Amino acid sequence: MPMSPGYIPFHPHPSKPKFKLPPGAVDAHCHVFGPENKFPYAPERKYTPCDAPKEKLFALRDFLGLDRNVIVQASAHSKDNRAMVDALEAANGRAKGVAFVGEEVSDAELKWLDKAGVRGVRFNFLKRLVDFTPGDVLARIAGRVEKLGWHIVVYFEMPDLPELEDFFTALPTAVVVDHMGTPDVKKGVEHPENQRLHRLMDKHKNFWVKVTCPERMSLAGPPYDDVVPFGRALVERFPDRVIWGTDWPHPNVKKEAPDDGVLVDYIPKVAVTAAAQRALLVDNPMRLYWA
Ligand code: 0GY
Repeated sequence: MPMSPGYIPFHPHPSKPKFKLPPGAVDAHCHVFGPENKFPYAPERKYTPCDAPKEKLFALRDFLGLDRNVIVQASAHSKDNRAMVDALEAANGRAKGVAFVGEEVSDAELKWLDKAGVRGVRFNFLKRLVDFTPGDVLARIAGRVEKLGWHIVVYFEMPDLPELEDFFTALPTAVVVDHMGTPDVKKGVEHPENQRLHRLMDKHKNFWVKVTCPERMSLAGPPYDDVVPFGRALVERFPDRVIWGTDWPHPNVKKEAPDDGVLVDYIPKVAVTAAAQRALLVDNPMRLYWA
């Protein structure tokens, strides 16, 4: 199956980052795709990506100086978690996963996922990526994953937070917000729309946030300095509930493939002290995924 028109494959030769990652650093948001001949894409997918197999992910991990990965099931594989699980099994304990499941998932499949290293499920609210799932269905899934000690990753866009907030705060698990809630950089950190997420995190200590994907929000382009204030505000306010990841292989980015080395060099701009960097890159993701 050819890639979707306009789909941009991952950067072929990322630069070596200048920032030296602390030992044990975790890339807490990345994906694997295919290879399609072994793990076909889901018929209900909204886009066809470029294959991004586990070997390439692990090579990037080593090249950048990262130690571990959290592999998040992407929508192109929908509820078929086999490519992600295959990567977890090949990682020798150095990867954990976040799955995508429907309520038809059997207890045996959940057990299989758990054994492979899955520690969460993702609820995706982006209409361009997935079909709508009613809240009561998601609530029932949440109840089942709570019993496994998993958490829930939520992917939404900031304008949708007001209507989703009551549902999110009723979830019985830890809740991890993807990509800073994808704020509108034009509006600024102090905008009520963005401050709503800060208030929510202040009030609900079970919420975590990924300071990921400046490349998806930046208007200025690399090195994404216009997004720094958003990441920095979250790291400073919630130092023990922030995690970071590359988002490799960057599905559906516009304009150009981000250089993963530049994304690593973004880290010390949002986490400016060695202590903040250690929390963001090692202690926090280890607590959430490996404890
Ligand atoms: C991401 C973002 C995207 C894609 C997916 O599940 C997915 O297909 O996550 C996106 O297109 O914004 O989290 O990497």
